[in-house]
This record gives sequence, structure tokens and C-alpha cells, in this order.
Amino acid sequence: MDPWLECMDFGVAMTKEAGKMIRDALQREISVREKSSPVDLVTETDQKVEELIISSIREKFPTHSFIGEESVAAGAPSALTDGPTWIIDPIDGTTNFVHRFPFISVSIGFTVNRQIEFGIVFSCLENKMYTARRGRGAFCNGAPITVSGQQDITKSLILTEMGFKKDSEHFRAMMANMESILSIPVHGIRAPGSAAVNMCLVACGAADAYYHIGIHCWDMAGGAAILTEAGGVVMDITGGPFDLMSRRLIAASSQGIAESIAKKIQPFCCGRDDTES
Ligand code: LIP
Repeated sequence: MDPWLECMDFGVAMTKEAGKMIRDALQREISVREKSSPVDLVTETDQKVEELIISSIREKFPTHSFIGEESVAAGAPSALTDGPTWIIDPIDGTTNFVHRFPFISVSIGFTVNRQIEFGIVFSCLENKMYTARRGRGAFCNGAPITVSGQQDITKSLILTEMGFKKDSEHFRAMMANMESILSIPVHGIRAPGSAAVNMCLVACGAADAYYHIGIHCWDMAGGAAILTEAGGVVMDITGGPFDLMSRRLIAASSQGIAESIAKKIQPFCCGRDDTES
């Protein structure tokens, strides 16, 4: 008997609804606001989608907790507890959404005792529904997916994301990390613009690794479940254990590739989602 299967099925249904809202919104004018910086964007659709997902799940599972990107932006706490917790990014790839760049996803991770039990990532313009339940494999539109299994970093395609950093030391570290990876050498670096999609691309073998310093638990939770169930590895950028609240990760198709990246990149401070320093 799978205690969380009902939750997962409900999450998939809500994610489909959310994807439809996002696709409909792309047909209309998009009004954009800035959050913490000129490149941290939010739209009415991010907020409406999150409201829809959280209110529907709360009605069905009233004792569960939530960490949602837009709720946290509005002041809700983002501490992870042992209870069943839905970690939600209503639009992962808001900048892509604003520009109608086609990697836009809805991401849900579900934790119990701080362990991720399932992940759902709906890349809604590609119409790809990625799902994974702990110990039961990863799927795209119902078909099993696996990582490339690539062990040789010099034959790998790496994903990361780059954005404006107010602190020039952080900006230089981000650029230096890219230079360090490119000069291994690797086949290339790509930046699709949605962390959750990036992890799914590694999960299905279209890329060999993804690393990022400065993202959030709602960007990582769904994709981390999918990647690990597809045979991949998530670790901290220092090579230690993955920490969902640490705002950083390496997600790779093999332990070897993850370790090679950990050796090459320099960490820089980005805080924590649970506000511990
Ligand atoms: C975004 C990520 C994107 C990353 C940004 C941001 P949002 O999530 O998925 O890949 O570069 O730092 O976290 O804000 O669109 O949900």
C-alpha cells in the first residue's frame, strides 16, 4: 500500500490544471513586476497558479504544510518540518514565461520527515509531464526515463543558469565557475532557464549535469526526485550530501561527473531557504 499515491495523483491533476492556466495566459498580455531585483520577476499568473494549487490541495489535505515561491515572497515561512509538505513553484522559468521562451514548468516536490517522497514537473509548453515516486522510477508522460549514465566529463553537456548578481564578487565567481567547467573541456554549457526542466533534461539523458548556486527549494524539490529516480545523483556543490534548503546543488547523470564538477567550482555565499545562516 502506497500512502502517498493519492497525494501524487491529486498533484498531477492540479499540475495539469496549472499548465492550462499558464498556456492560456500566454495568449494574453503579460504584466510583470520586479521582486528582489530587476531580474527577479513575478507576474499575476505566478500568483494565481500558486493560489489555485495551494487552495485545492489544502481543501483535500487540510493538515498538510506548504512552501510556495509566491507565498514566501509575500512573507510566509519557508522552514521545512517533518510533516507532509508540498513545495511548489507555480511557474519555474518566470523570465522564460515573460519572454515566451518555451521552457516553462510547474514544479511540485512532496516531503515527509524532510525526505522527498515524490516529484512532479510539468513542462507545459512541451507538454511533458515528468513524475517520480521514491523507489518506483521516473517517467515522462508515463514512459520510464533514465539518465545518460555518462562517466566522462569531457564528453558531457552541462546545464547551468546565469543571472545578474548585485554583488560583484559573486558575479565574478559565477563567471569563473563557467570558465573553469568549459576549460575542462566539456562539450558545452546550456542555460534553458527553468531549474526544474534542467533536472528533467538530465533525468532523461538530454544533458549530463546541472549545477547552480542561488536557487531555492521550490526550484529543486520536484526535479531532484525525478533525477534520482532516473538513476542520477544530487549533491552539494562542495561534494557533500544534497541539502534541499541550501540554495545550491549539482545534479548529474553519474557520481563521477558530479564529483568532477564539485572539484571545479568555487562556492559563494547565497544564504539558506530556512533562514539559518
Ligand atoms: C528560476 C529558475 C531559473 C534560475 C532563477 C530562478 P523562477 O525560478 O528556475 O532557472 O536561473 O534563479 O530561480 O523564479 O522562475 O521560479
